Amino acid sequence: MSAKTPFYITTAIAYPNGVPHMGHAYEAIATDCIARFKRLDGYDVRFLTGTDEHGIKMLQTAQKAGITPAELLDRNVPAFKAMGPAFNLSNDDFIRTTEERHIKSSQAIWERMAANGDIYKSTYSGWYSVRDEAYYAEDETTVNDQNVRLGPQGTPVEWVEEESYFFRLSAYQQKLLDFYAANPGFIMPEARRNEVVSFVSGGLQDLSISRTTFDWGIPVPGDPAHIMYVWVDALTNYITALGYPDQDAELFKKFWPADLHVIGKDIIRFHAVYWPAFLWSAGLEPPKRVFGHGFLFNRGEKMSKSVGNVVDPFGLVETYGVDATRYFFLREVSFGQDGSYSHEAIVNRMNADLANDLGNLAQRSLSMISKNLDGMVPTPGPLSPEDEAILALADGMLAKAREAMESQAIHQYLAAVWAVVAEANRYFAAQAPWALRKTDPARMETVLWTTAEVIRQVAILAQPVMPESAGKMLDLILVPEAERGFHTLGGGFRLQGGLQIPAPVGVFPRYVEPEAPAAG
Ligand code: ME8
Repeated sequence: MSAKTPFYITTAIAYPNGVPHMGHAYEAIATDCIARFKRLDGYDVRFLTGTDEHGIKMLQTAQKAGITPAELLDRNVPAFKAMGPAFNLSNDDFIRTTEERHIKSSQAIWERMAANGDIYKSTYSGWYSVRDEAYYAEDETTVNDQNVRLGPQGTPVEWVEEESYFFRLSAYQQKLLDFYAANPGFIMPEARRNEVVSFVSGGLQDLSISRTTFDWGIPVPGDPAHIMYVWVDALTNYITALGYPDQDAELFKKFWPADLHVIGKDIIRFHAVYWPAFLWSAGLEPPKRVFGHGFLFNRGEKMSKSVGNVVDPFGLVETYGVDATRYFFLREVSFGQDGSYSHEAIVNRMNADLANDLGNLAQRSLSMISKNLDGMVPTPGPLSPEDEAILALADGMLAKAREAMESQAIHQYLAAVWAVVAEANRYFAAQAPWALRKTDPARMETVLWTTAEVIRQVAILAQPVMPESAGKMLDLILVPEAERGFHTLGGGFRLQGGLQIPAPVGVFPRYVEPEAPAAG
C-alpha cells in the first residue's frame, strides 16, 4: 500500500454541443497544473475530466443541425478528447456521461435519494434556461427591452410546466448553511462563497429533477417516462469515475470525498448547493472544496459557443506552443478572477518572462560551463554573501509556492518563482562571470554553479505549468527522473559538481511576427 496522501481533482465536464473553446482549455490547463503540482509534491493524484452529453441543450443543438444527439457527440467529443494531447493534460480518466458505467451510477444515486425519502412526484411550473440547463425562480429573472425574459446569467428562459420528480432541497437549507460556516474553505474564492451563502440564506425551493417532454437523458428508475434532469446525472460523474455505486471499489475508498472540483463561476450553485445535498441524501460525504474560476474574455467579451466569438484553443497552441500558452493563462490571469487575452499580451509574456528572463539566463550560464569548463558542472568554492542570498531565495520558493497553491492561487505561485528568476538575472549580471574568467576563475566557477543550482530549482518548480520545457531544462543539467520531485527543493539537496553536461540548446523560442508577404 502506498503511503502517499490521495488527492482527487476534477474539472467540470463540458457540454460537447460545439467544439472546445478557450474557456474549456483554460479550466483544463489550470486543473492540470494543480494536479501536476500535487504529484510532484508527493501526493497520489487522481485527475478526472470528461464530457456532459445529455440534456435539452444537446438535443436542440442536434435538431438544429439536422442530426441525432449521438451524431452530434461523434462530431464533437473527439475534439474534447484531443485537448489532452494538445494541452499536455495528465488526466487519469475521461468520463462520458453516456457510458454504461455512468447510467448505472446515476440510477443508483437516484435510488438512494429516493430511499431516503427525498424524492417525490408533483408538477413543475416555472422558468428554465436551456443554455444554462437551469431552473430559476421568477425573482431571479428580468425582462429586457426586447421583452425577452432572461435568467441571472443573461440567458433566455422559457416557461416549463410538466409532471416532474422533485428533490427535497428545502430540507437541506440549514445543513448547508452550517456546513459552509464550519468549512470556510469549502467554496473558494471568497466572493463565490458569499454569493452562495446569500442564495441559500434566501431560502431553498425543492428542485425539479426530471423531465418528460424529451427523452435525451438517463431514465428514472422505475418510471422511464421521466428522464433525469441533466444536472443530477452530470454531477454524479465525479463518483461514477471512482466506481460508484460500488463503494468498496478501490478508487472510491481511496479518493472520495474529492479534494477539489475546479469549475467556472457560472456553475457554483450546482456544485456548492445541489451536489452536497444530493450526496448527503445518498449517504455520501460532500467534496472538500469547490473552486469557481473566472471567465476568459477575448477583447473584453465573454466567449461562448452561442455568441460565436470563440477563439480556437488549438490555434493558440499552434501559434505560440503549448507551454507558452499554458504559462500565459496561468501567470496572466489571477486564478479565481476574470481575465482577458490578446496576441500582444501573449507575445509579451512569451518573450519577456520565458525567452529573456528564464531562457537567456539558462542559455548564458550553461553555455559558459560548456565553453569554459568543457561542460563540467563546477564544484563551488566558498560562497559569498551574494551567492548565499540568491540560494536562500531559491530555497524559499517551495514554501511560497505551496502556500499559494493551498488556496489555488496559481498566479501567485508563478509570481514567486519568476521573482527569483528576475533576482537571479540581477545576480548573474552583477557577478559578471565572463569578467571573472580571466581575473578569478575559481570565483567564476562558484557563480556558474550557483546560477545552475537556481535554474535547477526553478525548472523543477516550472514543471506543473510547462511540463515539456521544464523537462528540457532539467535534461540540460542531467537531472535524473527520480530527482525531479519537490523533495529535491529547499536546500536539502544540491546540484552536484562534476557532471558532464551537453552544450545547451534553446528551450524557449522567442516569438517573431511572421513577415508580411513582400509587395509586388
Ligand atoms: O457548464 N471562460 O458545461 P460548459 C472560462 N456541462 N471558463 C469558461 C468559459 C469562459 N469563457 N466558458 C465556460 C457546463 N467555461 C456543464 C458542467 S459539471 C458536472 C457540468 C467553463 O461546456 C464553465 O464555467 O458550459 C465550466 O466550468 C466549463 O467551462 C464547462 O462549461
